[in-house]
Amino acid sequence: MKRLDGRTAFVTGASSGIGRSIARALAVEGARLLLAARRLDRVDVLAEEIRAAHGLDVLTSSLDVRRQPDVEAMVRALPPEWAAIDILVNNAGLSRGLNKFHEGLLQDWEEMLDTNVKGLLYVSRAVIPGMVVRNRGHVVNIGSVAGREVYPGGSVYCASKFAERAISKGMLLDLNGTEIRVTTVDPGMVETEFSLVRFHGDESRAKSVYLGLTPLTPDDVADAVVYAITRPAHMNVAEMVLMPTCQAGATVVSRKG
Ligand code: NDP
Ligand code: 8X3
Repeated sequence: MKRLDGRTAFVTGASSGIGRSIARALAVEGARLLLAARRLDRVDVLAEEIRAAHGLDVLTSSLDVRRQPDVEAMVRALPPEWAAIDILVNNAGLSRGLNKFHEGLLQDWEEMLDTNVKGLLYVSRAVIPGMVVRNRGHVVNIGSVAGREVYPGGSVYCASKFAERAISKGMLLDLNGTEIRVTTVDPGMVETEFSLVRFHGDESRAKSVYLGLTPLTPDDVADAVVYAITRPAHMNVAEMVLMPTCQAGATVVSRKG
């Protein structure tokens, strides 16, 4: 008997990095998975890997969390055996640019706020009412140290993650009295495609973010998510802050060499 046998988990942003690792880690624990991202080809490859390794049911969906009607339609159209989502991991997110505020690009700002804030709201609003009816569920939101400290060039990304933390707290308050748990997992530097996306595909600039240090891996974050989800029902891990040992704050990082 595995710890998440029979549970249905929905992971957004499962095509890369932290979301992909969370999907794999939940599969190890026996959860059946609903995996979504815009790049369906990548999600399908992951689903096939998980089916082959664990013999689990995996359903995939091409989803842009910024499109509210699509989010609602996807959740409404779930086959009955998938409709009772027990675990929602709001992971889909991104940063764009590291410009000074007065040089920020409106398109970058809109993409970050639409994805990290409104996307999280749309998915949560579609899924949580079912949890309330069943009086059962766990929502894990992926925040960031950027939701706790603002850093130069990060005003809008940080604002989106401050919002994520406010929304997590709001969920916790409004779901109080139900059996539904809410966790925010707030990592520091994790080596994924995050910096490549932030710097619009500039590989050398993205690599330089992690030079001379040992960042967290996506598996480290997935491990923390599994920890939170597998606590006994009476215990809610409300907040987790994870940083690589070399990082003491959003901008305090010790590099070697
Ligand atoms: P990656 O770029 O590797 O992965 C981001 C994931 O989000 C991809 O699967 C991407 O899928 C998905 N995504 C982005 N936009 C959308 C969208 N509009 N609709 C659906 N899915 C979307 O980065 P990470 O794994 O690092 O990022 C995952 C989360 O972790 C983000 O919320 C990020 O803010 C957070 N985080 C990351 C840290 C880091 O240092 N890496 C630290 C702290 C938090 P696709 O493009 O296929 O749609
Ligand atoms: C992502 C990590 O370094 O931009 O949330 O805060 S960082």
